[in-house]
Amino acid sequence: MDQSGALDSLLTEERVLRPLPQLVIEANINPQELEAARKFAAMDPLGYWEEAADELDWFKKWDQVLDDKDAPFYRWFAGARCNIVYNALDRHIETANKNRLALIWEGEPGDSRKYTYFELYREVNRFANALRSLGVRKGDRVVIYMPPLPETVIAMLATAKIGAIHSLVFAGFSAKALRQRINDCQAKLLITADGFYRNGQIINLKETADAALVGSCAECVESMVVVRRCNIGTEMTDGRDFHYDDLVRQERNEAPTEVMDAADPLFLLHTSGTTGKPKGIVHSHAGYMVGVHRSLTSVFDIKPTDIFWSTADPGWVTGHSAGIYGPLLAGTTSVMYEGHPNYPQADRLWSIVARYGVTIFYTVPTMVRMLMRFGAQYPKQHDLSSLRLLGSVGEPISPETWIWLYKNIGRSECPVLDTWWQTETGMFMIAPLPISLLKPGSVTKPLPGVEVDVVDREGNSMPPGKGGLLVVTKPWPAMMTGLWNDDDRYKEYWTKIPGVYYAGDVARRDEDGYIWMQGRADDVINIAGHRIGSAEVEAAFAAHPAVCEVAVIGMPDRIKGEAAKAFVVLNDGFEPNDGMIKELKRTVRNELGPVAVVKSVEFRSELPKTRSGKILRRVLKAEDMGHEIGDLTGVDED
Ligand code: 6R9
Repeated sequence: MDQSGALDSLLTEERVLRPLPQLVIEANINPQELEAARKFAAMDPLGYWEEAADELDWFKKWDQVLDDKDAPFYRWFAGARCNIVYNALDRHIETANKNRLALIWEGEPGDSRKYTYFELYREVNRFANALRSLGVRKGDRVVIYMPPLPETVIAMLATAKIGAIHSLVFAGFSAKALRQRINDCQAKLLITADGFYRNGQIINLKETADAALVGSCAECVESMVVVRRCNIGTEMTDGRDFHYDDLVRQERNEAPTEVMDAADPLFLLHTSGTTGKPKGIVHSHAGYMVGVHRSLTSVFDIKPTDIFWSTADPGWVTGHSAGIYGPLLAGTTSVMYEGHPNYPQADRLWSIVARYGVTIFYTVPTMVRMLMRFGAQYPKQHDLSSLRLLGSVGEPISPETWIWLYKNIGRSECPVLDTWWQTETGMFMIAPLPISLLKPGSVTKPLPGVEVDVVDREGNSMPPGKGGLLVVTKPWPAMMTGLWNDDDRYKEYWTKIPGVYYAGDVARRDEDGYIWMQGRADDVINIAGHRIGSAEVEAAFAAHPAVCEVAVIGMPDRIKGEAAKAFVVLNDGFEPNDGMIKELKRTVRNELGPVAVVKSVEFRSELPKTRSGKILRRVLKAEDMGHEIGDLTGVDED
């Protein structure tokens, strides 16, 4: 990148960075081609996506690129037959990719495992056969409650291969959160591990999985598969629990790949909304596959020599699209790390980059802010010269954080590609390419084939410089196909502002058409890049008998982006003291798991409310920040 002038001046957010000539020369898509793709996609979006679909293999091609007669239940590639696993694995076995590395995994204690495409293919086949012998069939739901392990990838792919639907639950969630997700989708099978390593400790996961199924809590679950990771002797329930290695040992290396209809569900993934109940976002085989493949290969300019590392846990959508499906569809090598980024010290990530020669490093701003705190001496201890591109996702990245990453990790040569997308969108939506002109802190422009706008509550476009609501104005292939068993709630995405997809984010567009994300518009808190609904945290507080009323808001946090702050009205007879604060925090942790960190609790005698009795979180937030926060944050208020 050309960086004449002091980098500090970039903090004014007005600088434009040009890509280094070498990057442009070597790019798969050059600036003229990008312009041409934008023009083509604007004129003929379906033609553009049809061309993207043609890059993949199909058992039967579509009758129609987009069937919109039942909008907003859009059906992409209607009539087609395919299986994403055929494209992510099976087809590579016939090509030079066969003996390329598909996965490099490193455990926290330092052990590592590598799988070529051929090896991964065989492992997946063996486990697919095991799943079939456990009675799992096309359309059944399989909940995967796992840390980042190779078996997590294998379990996902094996489930999809036999046409069942996977639902990942992040290993940091509590038994209650796991149970809620199992019951929501009526899972037949639960896959977990005995434990995993995190920050030098063994976390016993099987115990939590057992607690989720205790008594008649989740009777839908017929069996549990347990991966031996830490070899801690866990209790196994006879007839229900099976060890992974015992199951796959006798299975064959080949397994048929189920032929799926384009719209058949591939996975569901729960994400937080504005009510207490998480939404089960559903993605299908065809549309998701096409959107993820096209967006990942173009944004990250994937080449046969790349080693791609997305640090996201497989339990989040980034882990699905950028950690597993995207890289495998592209035939590249994906890196996965089990443990804590600071274990045994703050250079662990850089040591992994250096040892495996990572070329593309994709992470979240929270991680960067945390590592920034430890200083540049940690990355300096390692040879990071293999890096070519950097990426960011999950929350707005401030220019300061952007520049730190660019300078200290990217040698002021690797562009930071900030990608805006969501669990619901499945694929990257707004993002630069390596050849784009970058403005630190901006997600730049929508990808070809994606159309967005920044609008007011009535849907009128906002002029440049003015903040508004981000909407997507045309359907895109990797869009969710619905919410699990909740059509009405799905429709809300399209009715809040009629005819367009409401993302729930506030953004601003500048004079050059560059988009700057400014955070959530609704009552969703973004803690370290993870979405959690105010209502979910409030429901967890309400589980404590002392709590009469509670409101939870997000407040700025230097490291995690946002942190949860609670305003609590206690029932008579309970004392508002430090002991109570500790107890309440513990309750929330037990209810939701360690993801939902409550930073502070403030006791109040009453909470501000609307006339209809709805708690005005917006007012609490404004008070807390000591200023008015403007109109747009009130979109969900009556
Ligand atoms: C992929 C993912 C989605 C929400 C989204 C927005 C925030 C994601 C962002 C970003 C600013 C970016 N978000 N990427 N905000 N800049 N590059 O994160 O999915 O967990 O569903 O969260 O995250 O608020 O609406 P998900």
